[in-house]
Amino acid sequence: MTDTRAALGVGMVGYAFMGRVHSQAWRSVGAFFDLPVTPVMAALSGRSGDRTAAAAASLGWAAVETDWKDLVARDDVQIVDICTPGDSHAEIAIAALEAGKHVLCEKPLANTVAEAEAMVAAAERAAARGVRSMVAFNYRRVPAVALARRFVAEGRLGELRHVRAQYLQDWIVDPAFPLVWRLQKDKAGSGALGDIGSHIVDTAQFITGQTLTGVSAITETFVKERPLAEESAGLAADASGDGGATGTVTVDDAALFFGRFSGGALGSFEATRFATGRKNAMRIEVNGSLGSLAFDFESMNELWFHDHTLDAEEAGFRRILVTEAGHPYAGAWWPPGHGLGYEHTFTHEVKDFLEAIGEGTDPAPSFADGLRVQRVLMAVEESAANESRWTAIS
Ligand code: SOE
Repeated sequence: MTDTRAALGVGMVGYAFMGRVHSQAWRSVGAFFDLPVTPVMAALSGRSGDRTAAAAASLGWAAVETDWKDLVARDDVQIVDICTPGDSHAEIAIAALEAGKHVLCEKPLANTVAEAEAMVAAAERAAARGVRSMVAFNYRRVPAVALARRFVAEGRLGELRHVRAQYLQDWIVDPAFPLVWRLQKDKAGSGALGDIGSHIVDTAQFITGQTLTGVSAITETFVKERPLAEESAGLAADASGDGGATGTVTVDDAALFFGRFSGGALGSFEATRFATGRKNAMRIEVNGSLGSLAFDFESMNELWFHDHTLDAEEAGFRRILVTEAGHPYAGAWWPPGHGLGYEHTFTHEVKDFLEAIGEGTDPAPSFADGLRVQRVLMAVEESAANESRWTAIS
């Protein structure tokens, strides 16, 4: 049967950890979801010709560019997928939107609020021409997280009182781990705060439907000097062999902050890369007047729910295995109980993005949602820098 759906060429910039998992999403989405348009993996862009060609061959991209500007200009590219460090998000996204290309941009949206504001302006101009944009906060697309949002929206938690969010990793606990780009402010914008703190801010705002209105924060850089990186990709790296040259870490290793939500709930947040033994523990608990929810990405197919309206004798947190056909996204995959993984959240992300493009609607999270997160990150950094509302204990 001939596929009569419009084919949209995708051009991706970057092929490290995010590039690899986005490639898996573009490759698999059409096989598991009935889409209004068909994605074609047209071209991959990277600075090194040889390495980009090797990545394109292994990840399934048809052509190679060594300059993202050439990728954006290609006639066979209608979607630009940005999987680069944050210092290039604004330049690439604005150019692509102005060239009439739909844009999916990895998080955080940008390295500064000013950059994010320029991206939002470009996205709004482009949307008027039917050009769509989305920021890749993939944890919204975990079935259990989407179910949590559904429960809150249905009022099953009542009035929200507390949001307790953590994102715990430990990949740089070793001081000998080299100075990769995620540890350099000019490349990454911030450290744990922007890289993983942005996820828990967006996820908390997504589940509760409320936004943070103010924060008080502390940050810390535990290891201030590291060996220079020779090779790095994703979360792995090799130290340079030139006799111990080191560089200064210019970002936070950990950020802790608390704040108020627009609906009155209180929030506490912890983003750290020094939670020794925790690998990718993105956790959130929401407490309300009628019940509570708890989620831990390291058990991503489970949502814990406490219904406080039940008699005390039978109440308590119970585990929902979020793998039923009626659960968000789950029905497209395997029979109940067989579970999904990290990669599936990105497939759900491109599925929703392609559906919005095909239906002519604006996808979420929008660049404006990404700007809201960026404003929280800036407020955390300003609060931590001024140690505002910090009462020393003598
Ligand atoms: C590193 O902290 C990282 O790769 C983040 O950049 C991703 O956004 C997160 O999903 C996994 O960890």
